[in-house]
Amino acid sequence: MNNDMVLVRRVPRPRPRIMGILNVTPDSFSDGGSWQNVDEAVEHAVELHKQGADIIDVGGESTRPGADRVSPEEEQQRVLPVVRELSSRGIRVSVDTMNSTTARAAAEAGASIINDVSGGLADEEMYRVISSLEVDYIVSHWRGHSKDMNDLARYNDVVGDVRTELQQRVAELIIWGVDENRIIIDPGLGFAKQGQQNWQLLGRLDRLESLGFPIMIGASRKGFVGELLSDEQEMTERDPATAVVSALAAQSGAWGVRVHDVESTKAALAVWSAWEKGATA
Ligand code: PMM
Repeated sequence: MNNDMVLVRRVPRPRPRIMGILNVTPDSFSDGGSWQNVDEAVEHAVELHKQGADIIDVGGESTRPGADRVSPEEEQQRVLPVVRELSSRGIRVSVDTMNSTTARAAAEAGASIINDVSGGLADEEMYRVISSLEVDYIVSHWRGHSKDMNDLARYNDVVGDVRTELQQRVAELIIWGVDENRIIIDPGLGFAKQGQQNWQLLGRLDRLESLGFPIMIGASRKGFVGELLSDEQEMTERDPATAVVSALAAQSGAWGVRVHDVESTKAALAVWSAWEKGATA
């Protein structure tokens, strides 16, 4: 081995965790209405787990553009039975919620991750509650509820502005006493972002990585992915393109990818892992 080889050699990076999406809502944009009954929802989650999902993300409130809010009580009725059942089967569960009462109830029901697309901005109690729980917390970039978010997609420099706003969220979480090792950041693709702005964020994940926190990417079946495809009939037609985003996110060092179709992302990440091993052999 010559000196050159010693200098360039590195260990393979681990592949991102796959978070499989389980929306127990009547109106989510791509899978709303499919898994409203507890048994069906659990069955689908178990299937996603078998296909390779490391985490199941259970959501009871749709965040699609224009969606109506649901009460925390209604949200909890939808998600808690599913969280309990999946946790009792040893499956790692995350709960997608903007409500601190749901976050607490979900943790008590066995969830180990709270995934908050509002980054804590929708509920002023959220950070206090998170600091009192033994959970990881995904803090997403967010500017307002679904009804208004398309009007809020105004940036000087989308990557710099999202980075600064996420940095403020993280600083506040730490002030509230949340363990910094339990914080995961997320650029909030599609939330107050228009088509190209999402690609700018994906193309410069290194700038978010420099904040020093693991990064979650949620691009699955979103409009900015669909815009690349012609003559689209079904949401599932966005899955191959989503899988490519998963592999590219892996290459950019993402900690996790949140997807509807686990199989295609699992295959894409297997390719990425083989490539990574080849690059570091
Ligand atoms: N996107 C949606 C919901 N939850 N959570 C995280 N962490 N990141 C995201 O980008 C994200 C999310 C909206 O998509 P859906 O309606 O398909 O669940």
